[in-house]
Amino acid sequence: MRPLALVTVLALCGPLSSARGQISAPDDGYDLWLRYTRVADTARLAEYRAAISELVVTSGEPTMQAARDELALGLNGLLGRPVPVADAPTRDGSVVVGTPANSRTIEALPLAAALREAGPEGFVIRALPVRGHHAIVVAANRDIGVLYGVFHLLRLLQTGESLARLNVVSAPRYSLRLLDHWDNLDGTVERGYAGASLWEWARLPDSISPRYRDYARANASIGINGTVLTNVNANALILTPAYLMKVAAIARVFRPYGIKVYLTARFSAPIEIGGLATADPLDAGVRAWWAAKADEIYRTIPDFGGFVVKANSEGQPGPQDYHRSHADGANMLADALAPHGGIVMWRAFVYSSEVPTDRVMQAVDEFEPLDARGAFRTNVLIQAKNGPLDFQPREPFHPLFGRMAHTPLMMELQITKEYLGQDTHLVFLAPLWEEVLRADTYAPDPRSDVAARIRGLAGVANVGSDRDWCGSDFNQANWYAFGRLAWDPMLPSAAIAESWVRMTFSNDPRVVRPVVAMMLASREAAVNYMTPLGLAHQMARGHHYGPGPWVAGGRADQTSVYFNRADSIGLGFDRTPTGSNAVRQYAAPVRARFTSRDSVPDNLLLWFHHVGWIEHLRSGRTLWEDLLQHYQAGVDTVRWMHRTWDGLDGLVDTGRFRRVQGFLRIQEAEARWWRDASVLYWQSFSHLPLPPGYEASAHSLEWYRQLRCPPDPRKPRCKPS
Ligand code: GCW
Repeated sequence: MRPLALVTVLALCGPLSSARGQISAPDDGYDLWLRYTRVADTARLAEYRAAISELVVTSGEPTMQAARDELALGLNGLLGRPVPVADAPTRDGSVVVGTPANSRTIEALPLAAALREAGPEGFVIRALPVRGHHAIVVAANRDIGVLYGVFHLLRLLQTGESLARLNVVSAPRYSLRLLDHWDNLDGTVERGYAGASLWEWARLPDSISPRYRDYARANASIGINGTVLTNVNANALILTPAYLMKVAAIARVFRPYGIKVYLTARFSAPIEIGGLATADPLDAGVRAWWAAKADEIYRTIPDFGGFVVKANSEGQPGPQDYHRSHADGANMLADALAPHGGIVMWRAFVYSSEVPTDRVMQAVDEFEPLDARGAFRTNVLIQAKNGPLDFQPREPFHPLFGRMAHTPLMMELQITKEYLGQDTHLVFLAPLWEEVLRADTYAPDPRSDVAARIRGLAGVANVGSDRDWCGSDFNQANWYAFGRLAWDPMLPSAAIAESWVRMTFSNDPRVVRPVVAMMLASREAAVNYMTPLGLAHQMARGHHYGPGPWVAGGRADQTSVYFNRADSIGLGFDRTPTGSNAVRQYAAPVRARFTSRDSVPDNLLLWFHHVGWIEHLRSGRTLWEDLLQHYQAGVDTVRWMHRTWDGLDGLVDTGRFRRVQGFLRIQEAEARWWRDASVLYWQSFSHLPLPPGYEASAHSLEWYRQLRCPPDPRKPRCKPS
């Protein structure tokens, strides 16, 4: 982030004006949502200046220092004047921050009940008299709670909230709020679209990039408390002494911000770096090797969080290589970590070497019997993706969330948009996550939503070394949304979008309203132009960027045709009892709802049913007509987003305005590409005409099929049409 002095100078100088009276200096996006520019609304500014005149922080512990620095930085910027730090409240307008243990002032306040409610990581913010002066108190049981409270208070100011009657008690719903980096030791990032890895392994541990602290600060501002540094397609070298020293250096930077470090454990590490002949989890030598490795890790990183493991999936080694179960593998690592308080997050994204009848059923088939036997140690969590397939624009919730009675579960979300337009498409993911968090598993009873069935959230990070961190200005909103939902999974998408827009762009209603509307429409738009009505996995092979509904050949359950089942009769994967019967993995009421054509939601229709091209849907239209309408709606929404953004010229700084505008141009062309390529392909089965007035495709099906993109400079992502 900018050094304090520079922010203060900028804030004191006031914003640069454009024709429309708003900031126009180009902005490179580095500051994310943590921009503390002077409050533009003069009445609010006066209110804030009257309410805040000094800071009282009495502890010099690193987390408290971080809280004090953040408050000083934020308040100086937002109020446009320096706010002095004092040892005790001396006048009206003190912001007193601390814990009962590190602040006598806070210890003396009547906050015991509120602090109990706040728990170990939460906080209390209150306006109340302190020693006869008006004050604002940010109190918590632990230092990290104070830091979270400070970010919350700053957010209130950034978003223009009134400070009158301030009374907040907030505690995170989950204790595990993690970012998973799919970062490789060579600096590449699997499914990363924001440049190289942030972690400069070759330079660590001696050279510490300033971005590590800025990254930690951004995470703490939204409550994220853990980082898995390495790819689940793991490299055993990360567990060698030289790399552990590097990890320890990163952990030192993260520690004041409440962020624990985790690593991915390659199951075959005992062979690859330990010189053993086997990695069999029941072998005494292997178990001793992992126990010693855990001891070594904790000697180097005393607050190490634990391991994430991808085993027996997509070619990764695992316990099944030795005819052992997932529980045998997970428990061995859990036993090694248990003496140190570490956990194992064992992924349920398993992918057997044989092609199954229906790939989406494998996780329940493998993990439910183990859970039923209570086979997992108490420090093992099973980590399932939100849906049973693979981070698609829309999937039903993963049936595993309703099937594990004993073993704690984590949900993995993908913040990086592998299947949703990657860097360029504007797709706000909070509505997708909200949909799954609120889905009712009916297990064991109604009102057992997915949010209630899990112990934590892990998000596959979209962060890289690009100056703007995420590869696009709007991808930052997905990082932000993930953190906010991991803290409070019931937060509505609209509220998340609004606070992000206010913090990131402006509190001007001419900006807030249209941009929030764009964000909230964007996910359904992507579903519509990519995979409407419950279609899934229709992306081109490998890079997963553009359309590829024709992809066939190779391993069947990695192809589009496996999932779309298009034929002369119709479209869609029959997962009812007449087909793969994957519906059996859901609790009875959910199963019944998905099985019947009368009750299956339209937006999951083709996920569960093979539907005839001219069959009528509940809309009264045929499948063919409805399909066309959805593709067109996707394109139309993107066009509307593009026009809406064009209307913000002069209300947003030129740098971000132009970048977003350029990307929306790409998105609009590519929404048409998706629509045209898909419709032409389906038409080769349905042989049905396009209705009069339907926008004709620019090219032939063959033209779309031979596009190789990206990266092919001779054939850009979408040819002009
Ligand atoms: O979605 C798929 C991705 C792989 C990824 C895998 C997984 C890390 O295409 O790149 O591997 O999921 O989640 O393990």
